[in-house]
Amino acid sequence: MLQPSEKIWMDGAFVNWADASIHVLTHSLHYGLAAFEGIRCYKGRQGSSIFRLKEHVDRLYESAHIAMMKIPYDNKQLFDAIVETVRINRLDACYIRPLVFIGYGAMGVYPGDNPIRVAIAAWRWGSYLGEDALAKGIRAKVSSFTRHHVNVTMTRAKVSGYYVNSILAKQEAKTDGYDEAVLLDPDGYVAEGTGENIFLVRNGVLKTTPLTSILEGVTRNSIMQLARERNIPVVEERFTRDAMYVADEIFLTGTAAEVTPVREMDGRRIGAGVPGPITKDLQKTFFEIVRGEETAHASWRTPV
Ligand code: PPE
Repeated sequence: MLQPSEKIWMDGAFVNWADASIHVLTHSLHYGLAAFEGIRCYKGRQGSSIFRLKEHVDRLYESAHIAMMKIPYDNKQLFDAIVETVRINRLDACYIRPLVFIGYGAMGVYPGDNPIRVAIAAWRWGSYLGEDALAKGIRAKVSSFTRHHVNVTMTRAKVSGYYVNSILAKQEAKTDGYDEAVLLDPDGYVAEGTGENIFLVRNGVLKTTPLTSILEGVTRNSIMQLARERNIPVVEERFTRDAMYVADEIFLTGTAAEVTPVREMDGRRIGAGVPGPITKDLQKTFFEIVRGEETAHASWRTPV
């Protein structure tokens, strides 16, 4: 169950958590066109900070732009509103969810002049895939559902409706007893998880899927940078499901999932069946950086 906090920013002002409601004929609720972000704020030794807030706000504007929704606030206003949402709720560590949606007005697919509305909520959210996921790794399966074709949905945008595909894949994986699903693209190559990008390690090389049918993850970008700084070669290249089966290590990245090792894929043990050395090293570095325990990448942290 979600842990409520006190206030939600809605259309320029804070309202009580319980009062942040909308009309049932809100356009986005029916047709799924809305843009959102998932951002984490971490507690560190020098106080709390929001991880890569600029990149998340920029992606929110890009998503809205792709979806032809004009956000009635500028980038700085939403950036500040997000920081204020964390502050006003006195949260030292939280998950932040900004949502840009098409409001009440005309019904029918064409949104016309319906208002573009914005909400920002923040609440405490622990590990995404369960207690042991980060330490021991998860069991994943390739989904029977296919990830987006580039001309069906444009995955550079983080659009609510796209997540129908993720929900179907996730429900299937959970029903079958797995923790997470990995989806293939329409050509049969590995794309990403339901809410995570995917990496594999083989012979010391880190590989991730190119930006065709996946979301351009902020965590993905951070991990690629951290790997390069450690002289780990990084390639963005399509790979097949059997490349996963023979990988030395696999892990998933996302704001919610952070850096989650995968210990089993489609019933096949990955590597030694425990998180591998490169995964563990990158995960450790990632957590040190988000919590500000490492001075490196200070520009990635916005103090609250
Ligand atoms: N792919 C997808 C499909 C995705 O939803 C996410 C984030 C990522 C990759 C990783 O992106 P980034 O967070 O920028 O590293 N998924 C968000 C929503 C998860 C949810 O269940 O809600 C998230 O992690 O916040």
